[in-house]
Amino acid sequence: MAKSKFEYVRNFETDDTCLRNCYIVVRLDGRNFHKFAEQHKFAKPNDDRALGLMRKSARSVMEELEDIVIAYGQSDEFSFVFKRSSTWFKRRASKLMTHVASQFSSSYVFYWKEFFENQPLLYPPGFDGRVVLYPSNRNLRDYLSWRQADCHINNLYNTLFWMLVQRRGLSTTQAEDRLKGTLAGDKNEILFTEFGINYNNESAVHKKGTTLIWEKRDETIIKRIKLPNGEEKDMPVTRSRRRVEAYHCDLIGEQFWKEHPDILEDDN
Ligand code: DGT
Ligand code: MG
Ligand code: MG
Ligand code: MG
Ligand code: MG
Repeated sequence: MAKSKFEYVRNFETDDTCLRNCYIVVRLDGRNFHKFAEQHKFAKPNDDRALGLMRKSARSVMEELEDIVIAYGQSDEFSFVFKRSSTWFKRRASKLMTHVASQFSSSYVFYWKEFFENQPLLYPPGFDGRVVLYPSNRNLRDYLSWRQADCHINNLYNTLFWMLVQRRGLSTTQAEDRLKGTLAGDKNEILFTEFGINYNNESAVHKKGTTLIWEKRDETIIKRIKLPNGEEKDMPVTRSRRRVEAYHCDLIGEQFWKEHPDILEDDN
């Protein structure tokens, strides 16, 4: 085919191929969700409808896109990890990131009503995306640990902050002042002595965030089978199906990774 004289503009496209052997992490974060949460009357500090919608949208990303082996989310963010040997879209960062961001955003709007029955969506929300490459299992696990530690620190702070505001009647400025300089142990102590709350007993979704992984499950269905003699018979048929399962568990220690040895590929 003859080339037009305009063809040369293709050469302005830059190469954004992700380095081989690295895990490709795409992290999305809600744009200005401070305001979005206020306007849509999210419960404080944690709105289970909002978290459910984030989880549903992330599940849709995993089911529609290829090669995502694990996803982790908390607050208004979700991280998606592509397997290190993925060749999806020739590992082009912009393709991977924009597919994740657009699939997630459209799902968030599409499924809104399932979670927010009585709260209309007032304007179209947006999510930013970034790509980070991790060359070793240790680096990837530390990345996920970092996000989960962030979840824990924020949730402990927010749980106590809103107790001081909602139960004690402090202003938000007074609550901030009260918490300034406190360590995790202090916050646990105040929650316990002043509000009778043992932080350990708070819900796992809020403390640990949400981890999505693929799991194989045997599924048995009853199938009507035609016998050679023309008769029909109901027979159980078992097949192995892959589905996305959600966990709200610790990712920092060894246990999760021992129980799910297929998520990570060997380092060598
Ligand atoms: P950004 O990401 O720079 O565009 O700005 P924001 O406002 O999204 O800031 P970010 O992502 O650091 O913080 C997330 C905000 O979303 C934070 O202000 C609290 C809000 N948010 C997230 N989940 C919930 C929730 O379950 N309940 C409430 N009330 N707020 C939430
Ligand atoms: Mg931010
Ligand atoms: Mg945000
Ligand atoms: Mg955020
Ligand atoms: Mg196209």
